[in-house]
Amino acid sequence: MTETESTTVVRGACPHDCPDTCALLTTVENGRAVKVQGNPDHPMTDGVLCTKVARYAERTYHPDRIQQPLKRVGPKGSGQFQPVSWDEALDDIAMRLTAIAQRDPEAILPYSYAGTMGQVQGEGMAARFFHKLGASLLDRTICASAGAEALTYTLGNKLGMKMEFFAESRLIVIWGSNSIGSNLHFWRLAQDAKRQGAKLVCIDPRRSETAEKCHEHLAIRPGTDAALALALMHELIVHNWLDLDYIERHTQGWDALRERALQWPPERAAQVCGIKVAQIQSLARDYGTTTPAAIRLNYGMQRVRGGGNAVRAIACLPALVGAWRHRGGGLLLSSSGHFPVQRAALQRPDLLGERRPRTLNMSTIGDDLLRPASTEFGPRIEALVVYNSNPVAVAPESGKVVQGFAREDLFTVVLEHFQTDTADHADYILPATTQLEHWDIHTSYGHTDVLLNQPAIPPVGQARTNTDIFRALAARMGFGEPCFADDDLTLCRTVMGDEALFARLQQQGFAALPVLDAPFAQGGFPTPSGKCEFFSPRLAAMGQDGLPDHVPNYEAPSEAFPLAMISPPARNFLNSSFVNVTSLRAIEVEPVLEIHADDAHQRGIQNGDVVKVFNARGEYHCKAEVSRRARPGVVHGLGIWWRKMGLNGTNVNQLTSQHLTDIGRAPVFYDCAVQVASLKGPHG
Ligand SMILES: Nc1nc2c(c(=O)[nH]1)N[C@H]1C(S)=C(S)[C@@H](COP(=O)(O)OP(=O)(O)OC[C@H]3O[C@@H](n4cnc5c(=O)[nH]c(N)nc54)[C@H](O)[C@@H]3O)O[C@H]1N2
Ligand SMILES: Nc1nc2c(c(=O)[nH]1)N[C@H]1C(S)=C(S)[C@@H](COP(=O)(O)OP(=O)(O)OC[C@H]3O[C@@H](n4cnc5c(=O)[nH]c(N)nc54)[C@H](O)[C@@H]3O)O[C@H]1N2
Ligand code: SF4
Ligand SMILES: [Mo]
Repeated sequence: MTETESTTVVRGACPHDCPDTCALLTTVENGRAVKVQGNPDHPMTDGVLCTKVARYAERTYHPDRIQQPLKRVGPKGSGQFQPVSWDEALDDIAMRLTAIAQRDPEAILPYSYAGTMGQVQGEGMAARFFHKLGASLLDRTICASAGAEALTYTLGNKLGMKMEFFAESRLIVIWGSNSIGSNLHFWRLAQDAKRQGAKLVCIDPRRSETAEKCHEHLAIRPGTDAALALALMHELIVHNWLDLDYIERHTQGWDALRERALQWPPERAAQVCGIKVAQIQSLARDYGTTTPAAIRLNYGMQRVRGGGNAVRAIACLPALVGAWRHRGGGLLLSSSGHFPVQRAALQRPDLLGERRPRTLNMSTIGDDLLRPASTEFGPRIEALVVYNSNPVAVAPESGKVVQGFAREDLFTVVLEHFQTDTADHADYILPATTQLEHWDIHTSYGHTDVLLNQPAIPPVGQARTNTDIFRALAARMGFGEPCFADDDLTLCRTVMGDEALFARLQQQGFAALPVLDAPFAQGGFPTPSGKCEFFSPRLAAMGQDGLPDHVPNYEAPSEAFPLAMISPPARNFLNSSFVNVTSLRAIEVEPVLEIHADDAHQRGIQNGDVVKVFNARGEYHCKAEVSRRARPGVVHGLGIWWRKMGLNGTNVNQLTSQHLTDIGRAPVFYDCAVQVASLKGPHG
């Protein structure tokens, strides 16, 4: 070791959109991050990271990392850029945004999601900037709003079981989640429970890595979860496997729900779901007679038209059997409602003053970019500022999204690590820091710990933090409020508004929130009635069904498009992130469509054939994998590849629609009918 050599270990948090929110330890040698590992002191992380984030250093120092501001030189979407200085880029962007804002600030739209889940590099300074500007507001629906709103109508907030207590459950129903791929640390707890004798049941159209390791797998048709839940209720009722005391004290709308459920004998649901009557009966018996019984619900099952109703139906189940009485019983969809985030102090909606800009739904960005000005819509979108998201790859109906982003009269700024499909369409690409290079505070939607992320290395190249970029733009646009001078540490302190907690975070890197072990053991649901609302007066007042029901998919299989396509994540990517990381792409190899042998045979498709997957919205080419993971009638287009890395320059979202869910205005990625043809075969 020379005198200048040094090794430090820096505590951080995984920034990704994943319920596990792991605590990281980054080893830094001579100013360079050499290793990213899980923090063994953090109970939920337990020293283990997923394959993706174990490669975070590879991603950070990737040769394709954008290291300086880039300005477009070719036509929109051609991906041709030249380097410019920060001053030149920021001056020009500030000037262009100011000119548009002088006509109408609502013609400017921020577009962001969960590239980082950090409170500070997420909507910290960005929200302040867009509020002050008076830009259109963005309805961030692309992932979870159907389930989150449905859960809130039913339980009162995004609350549920503590993840650690799944280890004590005797029955775990993993519902619409491939936990091994997307909730690894929960799976570890489920394994603990299994070793103690718990039964694991998976409900998923796909025989996922998780489904094949459970005791039972109910491979239902996509979008039929509410029918299954109602049939389970039917069985609980007719066999009297109910906790009538809990129902009496802590629920609202039981008589009406009972009547609804009695219309769903298992025979009816079995038809709808495409499974055996006995499978429903057996799950109902297990659920009605095992204590404690737990449901790990996840967002995979709410990406269909009836996603909100399905979450409501499932969220009623624990109250019916009194599962909430035990800390190892109940349900977990999201824990994010436990965190007392000081959103107003952080994001400063007061900077809007009297203005009430329109709200645009991120899930219909395709249509909205192509809409002319009108009285209902307001001004045409003239400028987009994209950060923490890759909409050209991840938003539905990408044919339209691409057409919108390709508008020559649209001014687009993209803050990014890499030249994604979206960045290809930018006027300016601004190099952003990664999690190893900035401060942040992380809450979680899986567990109930807060984490602090400390920067481990200086910014790579000329990268700047999202916050710093918005601060610099604010200064150039003359935003004089002192809040635009807040540094990132100040923003971190603002998030929880609790100095004692922050001191603990600085010491330890994480801190557990004081959360009840069994949050609804004594009822106390944070709904208006204080009960678990089987019947929701709020939904009824909006003209919706106040009771949960089965709402069929928009796209029933038809003669032209007879197959239901779902597009769940590929295990080694995170949405469209990591697709460009060579070692991870090497595991996924190429875009794949899983298809059942019968469906393949009917179409003359052999394993490994290049196939065309298509519907009225477009076509997508990929490799067919004739697979036991697929049930007949359902195909799986594993996501989410970068379009430019696909076989014909598209990805699976070329086929998905811009329809929205029943509750929560969310996209219906898994409600999508398609046809498949071999490109070698007669249809090619
Ligand atoms: N490795 C990896 N991890 C991830 C992600 C990733 O891309 N890769 N994405 C992250 C993000 S953004 C999120 S939101 C979470 C998502 O987390 P989850 O919602 O748990 O998503 P998945 O694990 O994909 O599980 C979805 C499962 O739902 C199944 N499914 C599809 N349609 C239906 C249906 O109609 N009913 C039922 N019962 N099941 C259905 C799919 O086949 C899939 O196996 O995961 C996060 N974690
Ligand atoms: N067909 C289909 N489509 C889907 C889904 C599906 O299951 N099927 N899943 C949907 C879901 S659940 C989600 S959540 C969305 C996800 O959609 P997005 O939130 O857009 O997620 P990513 O594709 O991971 O893109 C995030 C981008 O943010 C960038 N980024 C990360 N950190 C930072 C940072 O600190 N600063 C800046 N400036 N940039 C950063 C990354 O480089 C990456 O390109 O996709 C949705 N789309
Ligand atoms: S993506 Fe999830 S499992 Fe992987 S390190 Fe991040 S939080 Fe942990
Ligand atoms: Mo998501």
